[in-house]
Amino acid sequence: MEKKLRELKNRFFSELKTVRDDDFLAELKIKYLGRKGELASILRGVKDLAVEEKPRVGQLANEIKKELLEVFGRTEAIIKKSAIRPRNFDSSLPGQRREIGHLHPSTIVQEEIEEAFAKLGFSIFDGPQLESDYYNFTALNIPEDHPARDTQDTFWVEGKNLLRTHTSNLQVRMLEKYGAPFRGIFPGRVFRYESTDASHEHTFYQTEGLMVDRNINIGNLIAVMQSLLSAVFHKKVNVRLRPGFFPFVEPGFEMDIECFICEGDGCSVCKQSGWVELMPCGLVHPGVLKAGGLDPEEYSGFAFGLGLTRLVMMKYRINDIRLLQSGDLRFLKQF
Ligand code: FA5
Repeated sequence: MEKKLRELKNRFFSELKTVRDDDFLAELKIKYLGRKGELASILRGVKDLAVEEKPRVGQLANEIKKELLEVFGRTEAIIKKSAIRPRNFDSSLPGQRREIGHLHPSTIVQEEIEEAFAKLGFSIFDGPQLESDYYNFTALNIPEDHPARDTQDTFWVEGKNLLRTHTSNLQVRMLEKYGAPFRGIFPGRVFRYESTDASHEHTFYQTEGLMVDRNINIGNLIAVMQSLLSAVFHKKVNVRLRPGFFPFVEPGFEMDIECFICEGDGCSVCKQSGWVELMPCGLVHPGVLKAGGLDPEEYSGFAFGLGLTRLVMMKYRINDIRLLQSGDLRFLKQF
């Protein structure tokens, strides 16, 4: 019986060397130390031994059992720390490539714009997307029955609240909070209750710019717009300025950019005109300065509302605005 016990111990140790995972270790434990395992079956024979042999064999069996249990404990701990490789690990197989995330094209362009404006001394501000009728319309010289409200189809929410239709909602908020002189841009998401096509989304991004100080004029506005475009395109781009009406600027302009998709020939993005509306702008209306708590006799300013999503389309020659929010990785991975 002593021989059997020693053999069992040797077999156990040589099998233990082949253990590669905890499933196999558990099988081994049942095989050797389980209630119906090999050690238990040897021990059942102890009662048939001669009286003088019983203590010696019993003691040996107990020592072996203790040793095996200790070794199991240690091996289990090592496997848990995954110091042992899985049994079927093949170190010659190529590894799995990890997907690396990257910035959305709108974020890339927004960051370029922020950097360019920071260099011109503009601060960057954020503000509410769920807005009151007052800041989105009334404070901007657009009273309740003004037809200009119809040009920005609105998602209304309970009370007199709405999803902001433009980043201009921050103009009066900023003037109230910071007063003059003020120099800031407000990039952000805006919403319009309109049907979509190649150049219109219901949810898109704008970047508002506002500068208020003494003696601000159209020359300042044009200089700032030029630096913005060269920061984004790194080359000369064709733009045109035409009169535009917005109740919160006077005079108001529309700045269009020559369509990058068709290079001015006409396509679905520019509605066959060769030009894309990019950046309405103008000098801040005295009524808006007053709503912001400033004296229009003392201060003047300019504001613009850059269509950031359209700018992204031009920069990367994206011919359908809906791709930008499609979540299609085949599209997004190109940037
Ligand atoms: C405005 O939103 C004014 N708040 C802009 C402004 C600011 C004027 C400050 C004067 C002073 P408009 O509705 O035209 O204006 O939108 C501005 C720009 O947003 C457009 O030129 C266009 O580039 C972009 N835009 C407008 N509607 C959409 C749309 N549905 N999808 C994508 N881009 C749009």
